[in-house]
Amino acid sequence: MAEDRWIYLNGELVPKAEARVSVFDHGFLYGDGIFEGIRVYGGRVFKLDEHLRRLYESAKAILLDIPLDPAAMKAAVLDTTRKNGLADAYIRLVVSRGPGDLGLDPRRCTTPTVLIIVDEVALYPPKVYQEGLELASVSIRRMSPETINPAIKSLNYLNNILAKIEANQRGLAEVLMLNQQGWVVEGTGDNVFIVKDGELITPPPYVGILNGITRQVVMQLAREMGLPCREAIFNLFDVYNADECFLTGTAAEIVPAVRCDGRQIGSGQPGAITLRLTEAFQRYARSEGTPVWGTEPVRA
Ligand code: PXG
Repeated sequence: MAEDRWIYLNGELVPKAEARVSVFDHGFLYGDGIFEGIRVYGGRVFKLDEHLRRLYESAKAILLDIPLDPAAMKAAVLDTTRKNGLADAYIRLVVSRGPGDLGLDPRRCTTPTVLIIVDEVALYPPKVYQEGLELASVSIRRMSPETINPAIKSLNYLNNILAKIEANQRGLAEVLMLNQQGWVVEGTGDNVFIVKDGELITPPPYVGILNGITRQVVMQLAREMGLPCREAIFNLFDVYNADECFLTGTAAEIVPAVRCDGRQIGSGQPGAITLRLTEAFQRYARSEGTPVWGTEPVRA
């Protein structure tokens, strides 16, 4: 991480070394807050409005009043990206409940903390895209929507981190999480698709997933390419016996998966449909987005 980064913190752009939040911030004490991870491709912020929409929906679900309206937040994101001078970047937007006391009660937190970090993107090594990932299913189950709805991109990621630890213990980069009923839901930080008989299938939001922006883009591109695509529940049997499998996420984009729990998926190589979608996604990501430059900085 470069030392000369500028961080947006509560309405100001401050040098990274001076960007500090309180130890009483409930984002830190309780994971009480929400976030977004957004990509910048060639000086354009990819699907910024969609990410902002999801941020405000997450905020609404946890009764968190973001002190900026979406237009001001959009300006803050663009301004921070511009200030950091990165044409290709990863943006982390965080809104926490803010500083309070040692009790849980969010009413003690009067001012939410808003911060925006713009940094280089951490990508999977190229080998992963060429050869495909090995996956495993993990023992920890994804939280059901009746607990903390996975649709909320909350700062409380312990559920996913416990799955990530299982991945680490097995030497795997990503794993599949199941819900309480045993349906496949998603990875620790990616959505999942399978391809069977030319048709794309991805779990519907109600099984308990983050409704990924990349997931939505892939479904749209598939339909434009004339590939049938539907949301349906499936289990590990369906993953093992799929023709192709891939994961989608902001950082990862589209990653082929070629093994799961010791079973080879399809040919054991990244599939033809996965590769076609990857190509279409690459083209689309570089042709769409909100320009970072060529707009005047809007600052409070
Ligand atoms: N599911 C979960 C649980 C996620 O956290 C996705 C799916 C994919 O969503 P998008 O909108 O990115 O297509 C995510 C992505 C990172 C990182 O640095 C990404 C996520 C969370 C934490 C870190 O890549 N979210």
